[in-house]
Amino acid sequence: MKKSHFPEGFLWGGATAANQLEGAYNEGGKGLSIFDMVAFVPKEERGHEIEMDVRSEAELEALLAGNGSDNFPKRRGIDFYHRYKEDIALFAEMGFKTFRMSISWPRIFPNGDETVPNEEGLAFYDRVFDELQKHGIEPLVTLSHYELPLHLVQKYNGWTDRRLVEYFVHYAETVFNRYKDKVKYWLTFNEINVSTISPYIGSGILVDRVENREQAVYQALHHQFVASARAVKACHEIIPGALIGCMLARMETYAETCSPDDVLAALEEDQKNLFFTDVQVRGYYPSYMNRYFEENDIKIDMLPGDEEILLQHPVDFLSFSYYMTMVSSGSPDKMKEKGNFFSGIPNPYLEASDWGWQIDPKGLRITLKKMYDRYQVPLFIVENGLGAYDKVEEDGSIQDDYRIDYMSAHIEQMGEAIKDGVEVMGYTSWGCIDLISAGTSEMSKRYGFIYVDQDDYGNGTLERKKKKSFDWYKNVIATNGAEL
Ligand code: P53
Repeated sequence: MKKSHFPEGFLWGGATAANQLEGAYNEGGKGLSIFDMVAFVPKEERGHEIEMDVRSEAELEALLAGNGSDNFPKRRGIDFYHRYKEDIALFAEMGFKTFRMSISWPRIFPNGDETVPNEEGLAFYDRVFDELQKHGIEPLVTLSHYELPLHLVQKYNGWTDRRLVEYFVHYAETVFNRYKDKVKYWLTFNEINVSTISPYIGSGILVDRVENREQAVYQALHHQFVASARAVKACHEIIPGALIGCMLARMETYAETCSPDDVLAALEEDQKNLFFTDVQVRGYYPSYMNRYFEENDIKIDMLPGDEEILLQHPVDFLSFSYYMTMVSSGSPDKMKEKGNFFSGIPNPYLEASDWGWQIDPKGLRITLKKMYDRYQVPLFIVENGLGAYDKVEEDGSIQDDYRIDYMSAHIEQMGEAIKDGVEVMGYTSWGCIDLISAGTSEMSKRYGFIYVDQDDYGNGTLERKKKKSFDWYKNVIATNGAEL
């Protein structure tokens, strides 16, 4: 057998989120979450590359009144709520060391601002954790993965309101106390930077209720930073030995050319992405951001003690999702198009997925090296993978060689970074079982090793089937990454 350069105990596994997986949106006493309100929009009608916002109070009211779509894919997920035993058995068959999942906050606190938790919700996750334990799989649990209780949007306009800090900390302490013997690895906010593209999904903000969108987003983020640091503190106090991390949608940015203008533009774009981890890992706002706030008339309201909390309770490790890289130019004309994350200057050296996400395995190595140079804390790749259309052949097989190629190239580059001494705790590929897309609510954008028979409209038997990549990944884990 070839020699592995992955450390012993490396946490191989897969990643999911409650809102895209569980379904059962109104069972077990669960309250509505923000993503329960996002309707499916067919590709031809989509105005954006991502379609996950509710933008106004009127739009939300109409959705609640049942006017508009009746297709809300995240409400049905893939029915993990009822099928978790079968799914976990399949993860165990692949040899998963860890399973990344999230707790749906409104399953525990249906409105988000109650004092007493919903026992049925707590009991559900007990059953899931027990099942994982039975198979020797370590849970890695995200506290908040786009599952804010909808009531907190309606009543408080989400994280713009300081009171959410207390509600979140109460929720975090409740689950730390309940699961302290079952869960050792935690994450606070999934892709905390997503608020800058989607204030609704990232922070529960209806933008028509605020005067200045950017001001509201950065204020909401400040509340999340404080809430996250308080959760780190609580986690360490309640569960000795537990590790808790932050989570960033990492967008490494390259310069379009070696012109210093382009290089500077790329550096500044990258800083905007690393701002979040600068705060959460180092424990203070970076000075370049203070300049940005000043020049853009953004004023962050801080309470006495906030800066101390951030400084005293940084995260134990930095986790991130990695799907693609970006390109920046110093020429404002070229950047004009770049309205969000995704559009921007295409990189002529890279191919793209069917959704236009540019595939860049070496970028993962670059990112790992750069982040480790900057922070010197353990890193954890908690999402990576290829969203693709899969085809079930006549014999029932799914030949997803493109996914195997994608993942083996990324894992290989991760291995190269590890050879350089970068500390990587583990790798959990996104959507290890097909689930509902976050960005487009499609079922047909599939990431899994396990196929789920369901279409964009909820038709299908929900039967699970192994794809070709299933056995491939099983061998990757069995050889600790030596055979890709
Ligand atoms: P989908 C945008 C860019 C990078 C990652 O995304 C993103 C998003 C949001 O669409 O989200 C993460 O399902 C997120 C997961 C999500 C996954 O990436 O749009 O943490 O919830 O499913 C993939 O293809």
